[in-house]
Amino acid sequence: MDRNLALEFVRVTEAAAMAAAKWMGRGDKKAADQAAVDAMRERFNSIDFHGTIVIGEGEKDDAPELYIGEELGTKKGEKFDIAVDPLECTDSVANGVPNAISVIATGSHGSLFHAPDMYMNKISCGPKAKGAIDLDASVKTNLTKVAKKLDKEVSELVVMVLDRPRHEELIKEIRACGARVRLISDGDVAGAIAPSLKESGIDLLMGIGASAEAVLASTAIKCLGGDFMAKFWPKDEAQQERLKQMGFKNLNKVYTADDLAKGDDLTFTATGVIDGPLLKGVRVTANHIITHSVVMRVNTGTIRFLETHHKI
Ligand code: VTB
Repeated sequence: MDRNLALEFVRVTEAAAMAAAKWMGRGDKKAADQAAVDAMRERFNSIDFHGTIVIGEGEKDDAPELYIGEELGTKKGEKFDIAVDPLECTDSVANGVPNAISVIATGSHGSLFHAPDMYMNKISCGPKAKGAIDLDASVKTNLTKVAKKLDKEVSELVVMVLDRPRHEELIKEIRACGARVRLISDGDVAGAIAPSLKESGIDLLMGIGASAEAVLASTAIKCLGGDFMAKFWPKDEAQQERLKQMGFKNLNKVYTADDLAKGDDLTFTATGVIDGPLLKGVRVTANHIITHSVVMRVNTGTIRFLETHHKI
């Protein structure tokens, strides 16, 4: 992909983040999401490229904008696939709690996994612990192996987990091993990336979250050199059946970051809406709106953190 395009995309996530931030703490998640979607779409369509959404707001019938299959850009330039989450953590924005970002991943045609909208069980760790995680192994084995690679005691590990009733057992198990748990209300894109960031204070992410978030996180984790695995977690028989009908024969298959985001021609762009482990949120001063973003390109391994002051 043209290297300048990656920087064009930061304008897209910045616009979506600023639009969503206006709804921070107002208790209206729909309005926050709509504001992000509108801003993202408008910006996208001013860029000379030809993108097709493979992960978006949903299917055409239930999502009027940024739906799967929607084509974006002026359609003049290069063609590639896009995964978007205009506002990851709509509830968090409505409630004013941490972790919301606006995020885009891109890849050459066919490189991003067309994930059906379903839960996946996930595990991730940073570069130093790469090779130590295994989604099919027990919590204890994972924690012991990661601790060893990180030269830490298991009791020093911090595991990020989405705060959901479905994780009651997992949380108990992590604590029984002696490790510590950091619960998040939403946002397992930033959560899965966090162990790959030196200063995050997070050693692992574990637990069940959405499939789209798994693909988005995979592009960034590949760039940062971390490790990530995910496996479908259908919540009932109907979902199992749906997966089978879609051609997923082996429901126990473990997908790695390389399976979910293939090759090297990948980018990851995100702007913070509310402070989280990856990015600071939107700030407003008398004359400026300040945004914090990250732009990553997998083929060069470049990671750019940008603080942008937008004149009001
Ligand atoms: C997570 C989280 C998202 O969905 O993937 C989660 O990262 C999983 O779904 O921010 P549930 O909320 O049903 O548990 C979000 O919370 C929203 O997309």
